[in-house]
Amino acid sequence: MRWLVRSALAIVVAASTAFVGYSVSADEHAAASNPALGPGLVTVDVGIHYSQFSFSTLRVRTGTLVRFLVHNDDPIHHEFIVGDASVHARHAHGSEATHPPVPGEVSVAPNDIGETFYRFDRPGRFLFACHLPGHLAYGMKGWVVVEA
Ligand SMILES: [Cu+2]
Repeated sequence: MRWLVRSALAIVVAASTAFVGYSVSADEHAAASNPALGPGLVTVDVGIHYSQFSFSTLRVRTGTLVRFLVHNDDPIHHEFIVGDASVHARHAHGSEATHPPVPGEVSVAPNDIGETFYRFDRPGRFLFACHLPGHLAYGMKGWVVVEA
């Protein structure tokens, strides 16, 4: 039975790879032993529930374009902001009520799904966070680790 499930998964992954890169769930790459994603286009599902992201670390290779699909399962607004320190400083001290289409930045209404793309072009650690008042302090943050 387990073999059947794995085979079905492999077929799904192979089929989606042919068209739009590949897609993984947050749980699949939570384990540090898993290889980093990319390069190329990769879709990553980001869950939000009880004001927590579904994973705290995502590992990608340099040259990966990540399509973040942010699933907000809460009855309140959230946002997903990924980038370098200057990006987060702007959001931590800024007063932007909404975010125009900027790569790596998306606001997500209650029980909605947001989408944003971000290309990781250099090795390093990039914070992702929700900067709505109190949310980051509550723990709404994580890291994208970009490997050479
Ligand atoms: Cu939030």
